[in-house]
Amino acid sequence: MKEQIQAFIFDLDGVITDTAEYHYLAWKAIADELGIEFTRAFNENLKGVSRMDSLKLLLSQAKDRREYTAQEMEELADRKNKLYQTMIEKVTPSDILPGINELLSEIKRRGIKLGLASASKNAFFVMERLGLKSEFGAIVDSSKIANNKPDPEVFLKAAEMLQVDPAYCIGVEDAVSGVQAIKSAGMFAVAIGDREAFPHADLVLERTSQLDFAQIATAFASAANGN
Ligand code: B16
Ligand code: MG
Repeated sequence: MKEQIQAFIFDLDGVITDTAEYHYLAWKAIADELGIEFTRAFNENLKGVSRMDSLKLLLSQAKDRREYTAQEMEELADRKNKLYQTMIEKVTPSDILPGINELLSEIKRRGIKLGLASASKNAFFVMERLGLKSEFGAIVDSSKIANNKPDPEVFLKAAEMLQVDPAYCIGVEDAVSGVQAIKSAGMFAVAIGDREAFPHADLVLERTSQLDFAQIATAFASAANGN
């Protein structure tokens, strides 16, 4: 039954590499400039969320709730992106999170396909810096889709490009909106983070170093058999 898995589709930020931290630092710089309180706890809500929607969430934390024009919003989002881009220029293969290279090797050894489903428009650049771009049969970022996570489109598009039925795909995510997207796509969801945060995931692991092909395959087979 374990052979049934036909593809793994990974989220990027917070799963393959810790660029989630750079997103946080860049937004924090914008928030500090605007005098808005922005905590790491609140930042969890921004994971997997598009740039503009992230900005709206950040501004919702302001005490004065002043209105920003569309142009001001564009400028703020653009400034955050430039800060973020400066940070990701320093990304190297050593920034791949623990356990990921081992899992990728096992997936490839078994002839299982690999896809990426990211909400980030910087995904191609980051994958290139990590030296992983050519390893993935499909890389889908938000420029290729109409609806962001929690909509399943980004995961479905990756499965379509890999020519795999979603029912035989494993999605790996660190964001609540991402796990929702995987489940709505009809895939098996592996979440990275706190168990309480992911009641709908099929398997929750605290950190990427705990990713283990055999464990995922067993959990997938058992879910497929309705156990
Ligand atoms: P960008 P993922 C998401 O990437 C991040 O989790 C989220 O924090 C970010 O706002 C979003 O990408 C957009 O990124 O501003 O680079 O287009 O986790 O889906 O790989
Ligand atoms: Mg993520």
